[in-house]
This record gives sequence, C-alpha cells and structure tokens, in this order.
Amino acid sequence: MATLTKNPNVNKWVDEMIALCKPEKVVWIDGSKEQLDELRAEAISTGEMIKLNEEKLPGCLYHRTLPNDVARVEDRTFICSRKKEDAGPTNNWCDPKEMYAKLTPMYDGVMKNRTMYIIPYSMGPIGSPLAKVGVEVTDSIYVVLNMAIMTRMGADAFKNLGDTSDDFVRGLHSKADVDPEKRYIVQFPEDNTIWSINSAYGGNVLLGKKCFALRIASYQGKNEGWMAEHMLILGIEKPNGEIKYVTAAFPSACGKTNLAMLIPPEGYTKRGYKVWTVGDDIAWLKPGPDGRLYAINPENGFFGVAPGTNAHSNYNALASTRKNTIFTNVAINNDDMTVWWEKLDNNPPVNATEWKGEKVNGPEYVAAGNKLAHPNSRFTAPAENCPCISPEFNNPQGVPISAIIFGGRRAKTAPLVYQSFNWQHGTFVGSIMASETTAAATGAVGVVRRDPMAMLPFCGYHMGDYWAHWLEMGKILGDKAPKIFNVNWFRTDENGDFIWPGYGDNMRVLDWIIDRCEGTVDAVETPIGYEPKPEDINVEGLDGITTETVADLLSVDKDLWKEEAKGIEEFYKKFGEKLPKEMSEELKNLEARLA
Ligand code: OXD
Ligand code: MN
Repeated sequence: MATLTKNPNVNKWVDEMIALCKPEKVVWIDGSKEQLDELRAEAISTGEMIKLNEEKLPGCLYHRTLPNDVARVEDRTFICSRKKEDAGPTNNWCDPKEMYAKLTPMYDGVMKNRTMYIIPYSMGPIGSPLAKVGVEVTDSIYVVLNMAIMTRMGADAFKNLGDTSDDFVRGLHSKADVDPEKRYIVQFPEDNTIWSINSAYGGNVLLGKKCFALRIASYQGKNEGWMAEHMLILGIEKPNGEIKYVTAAFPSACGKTNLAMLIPPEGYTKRGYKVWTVGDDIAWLKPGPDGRLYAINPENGFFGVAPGTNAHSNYNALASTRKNTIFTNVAINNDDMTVWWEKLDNNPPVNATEWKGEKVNGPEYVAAGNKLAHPNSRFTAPAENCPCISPEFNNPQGVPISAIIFGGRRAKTAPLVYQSFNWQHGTFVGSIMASETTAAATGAVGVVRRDPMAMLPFCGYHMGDYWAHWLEMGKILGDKAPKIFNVNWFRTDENGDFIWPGYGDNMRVLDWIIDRCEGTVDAVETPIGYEPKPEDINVEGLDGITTETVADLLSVDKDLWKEEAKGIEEFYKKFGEKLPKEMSEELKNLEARLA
C-alpha cells in the first residue's frame, strides 16, 4: 500500500522499520471508517476482540491481555539519553547505543508472519499550534483500534507535519512473544524515538500516551518553552456564564478522572454552576499571545480504570463508555454480552467470564474473595461521548489556566486546601507531593511515597532540571502565571474514615480556589501557605460537615510538618547538584516558619 505522505523523513524511517521487522504485509492507517470497520471485523474473526451487545453497548469491543501483561512496567521502562545524568536519579537509564544494540536483534524479523500497521496520529487538535505528530508502527490491531479512540489518527495528522519537517515522534511497537523477561519500554528523548516490545497492554503500547505525551513531550517542552504535565483540565462555569479553567495533578488512584468530570452538588447546579471536562490525564501548557498559560489535552479519549466507576462515583465516565468503547480485562456477563467490574453495582453476573477468561458463577466467585475484573482493567472511551465534554475541547488555542492544583492522599499532614505564596513556592509544593499507602494495599500503612507533580514515572529527563524548567516558566509568565494550590481529599478521623465527602463536593473547594484567583475572598497565612477561613468553604447542604469540621480539616500540625520537612530534605538529597537552589531555599523558609 502506498505511503500517505510525501514527507521523506517519515518514509525513510518507515522503510527502515520495515527492513528491520520484515512484516509479511504493510498497512498504512488512513483513519477511514471503512478501514477501521475492516480491522474490527478481522480482530473479531480471530478472537483478538469480542463483540459486545450491539443494542446495549453499540460499537463496543472486549479484549483480554495475558495475565503477565496487565499494567505499566516501571522497572522495565528506560530513559536513554546520551548522558546518564540527563535521565536523573528517578529514571532507569541505559546508554542509547547499548540499548539499540540490545533491542535491534529482538525486532529483527519479529513481524515475519504478521502485518505491520503504520499509524499517523496527532497529539492535540489537528491545526493546533500546540499539537505534535507521531507515527507508530505496530503489529497489533488492538493498538490501532485504541489509538483510533485516544488520538486524532489517520492521514490528516500529516497535515500538521507538512512535507519536510522532521519533528515527529517515531514509535516502534511489537508485541513479539509478550515475554515479560524481554519486555522493554524505552524512550530515546534526543532521537524523538520510542521502542516498545513484548507487551500488549495499553500504557506500554499506546505510544502516544505516557511514552510520547509525557516522557518525550516533557523533554521537548523543556527545550521549546512549554510544559507536558500529568494533569487533568476542567472548566468551571459560573452562574454569569463565565468559565474558569484549572489543571490538577494527582498520583494514580487519587481520583483524577473523577475530579475532571465532577457533577457539582445541587446547591451549585441550582445556581447555574457547571463543570466541563477538557482532559482527565495529560495537559500540554504553553504561554499564549496574551502572556497567560494555555492548555490543550493532547488526547482524544479516556483510558480509564474501570473498577470503582459507577453512577455515583463518576456518572459522566460511565456514560462515556456506553458506545464505541473498548473494554480491557473487565468481566463479561454472558447472558447479554455486557460488561461488569467491581463496584459497578452490587450484582455480579451469575453467568460470568472473569478477566482471565474462565467461566464462573459471579456472585459465588466474588463471595470467595476473587475479583471478576482485574483491578487495573480499563475502558478506552471517545472523549466526544462524555456528557460534560467542554465545548473548547477541540479549540486549537487551548484554554487559559487560572489555577494549578496539586494533591495527594494524606491521612493527617496536608489540609483540605492551601494556596502557595507564589509560583516559586508553588513549584516547591508540587515537588513535595506525596501519597501515603492505605490499609487497602499490602505493606505498611502510612508509608509516604514522594511523587513530584505526579510525574515520577513520566518525566523524560532529570527531575532537578524539570524543577528548574518550572521556575523558568514562572519567570516567563510573571504576574500572569496561574495561582498554585494543594488539596487533600483524604484526611481521616480517629477511626480511619475519610472526613471529607469528596466526589461532587470537591466543587466547594474549587469554588474557593476560583474566588482566590479572582481576588474576591481573603485567606489566612499559615506556615505552609494561605488557607481559607473555615467559614469561606461552603458547607450548605452537607450532611454532618460543619464549619467546625472544615476548621479541623484545615488544621496544620506543626510537629507533623517538622517531620515532613525532614522527609523532604532526605528526598531532595537524591538530586544533588541539580536541585535548584530556590527549592532548598523554600525548604529552609518552611522550616523557619514552622520553628
Ligand atoms: C494512567 C496512569 O494510566 O497514570 O493514566 O497510570
Ligand atoms: Mn495517568
């Protein structure tokens, strides 16, 4: 099949990949409905995908990965910059020459009896000055069908690249033998290149997502004056029709998708408030012509964790999965070919197939302590399905950001919300982000895991240089910079129960954040930052939460924070010379304020 572009850089690279992988057949993915329909039919005929109930879940497909291949593999993920120090202490590193030499024989002839699909895609709306082009070659139809949802895929993507540019990310993926011992997810930031082999799980193989839009893009952003962040983007529409946009970064399992799609409490919706989703996982941010920071969501769909998603926790996410969605590793209800996962409802299907493919009696299986769906089972849903998708979702200029929110899961230390004193202090607040392990997970409870800006597994270069880039961006943005906040929905009482109701009620905290951005509400200065006066958090209509509860949620325990400061000092030591002096300054200032 003929190439879809005149661009010689693309065609030369594709020829090299064909010569290396030696596929039986080569298919360029043009993005047409006919071609995708054919691929779906083929995948269904081979059993790679299973068709679901056409009436209840129109256009939806099911896929199961191997039990050894169900999550991202951080220990097999590498940043191969030429110099080791450029990858930094938080990434696995290997010399690029050595890594190419090791992987090349693994790719040699790997597609011999297979088809190679060549996928052009755009991260970001086609025509956006913030968008970037990637080309992924793969031997997996599952990858093609997922990329069709997660990106703007097909010939149109080349419009952004043009006929001469070399600025595209080269992604090579082969599922090979799906051998976990030979699994590698490798980024070569200086070559705009990603090589992924021996996995067929989304996060490792949808190369536009974590590999490109975070690891490679964070490196590009540093060199080109923008930022790639592990952040949701949402718009808050006020009764007067004005919409304020915020981004938020949380480590995994802290509810990013839920916050991105929240439905405000009744008191707010009655007054005319509404939340619009722009993105649930990744934000690309760049100063716009007016000097403010603008964000696009480079993705075109949601690759969300299924278990826990239900009409209460996230009505909009669930609604997004009701058509044209791919489900991976959830359970099947064989009576009507629909899907089920833990906490979808209290009725596991009797005639079920669990995620590994075994037919079981759902209620008995669950009662015996088994899980029908894998805890990291996923839905891949088109963004356009989301009932609250922002009208600005496809705006090539992006949306102007008023606030950046950091957060983690802390039982006692962090208050419900606080605001940083300024951008530099806000960068410090992001750098000390952390979550505590909970009783739900194995291992010790309350162990603090640092995850700066939620970027620990996703920063494509040295974290010290990354913080320096944040500080630099603050200087460029000056007084137009977004205000920076920290939130914690997870404070617990003496019984270990969460105090704050979370979910839609997080709107009450966003409300204060927006007021702070507009300068319409006062704050109290504490050693860690500005906090709300308890009465400024709206508790109207909340059951059992009073202004006194809020005061408690806002309390700052100086002894705990002194311990925290010691932990930060220890953590910062890792970064040696590369730790910006501003960061150690901020730590010293915090210690002084606590003394
Ligand atoms: C994700 C992740 O899948 O952060 O989004 O792991
Ligand atoms: Mn993520």
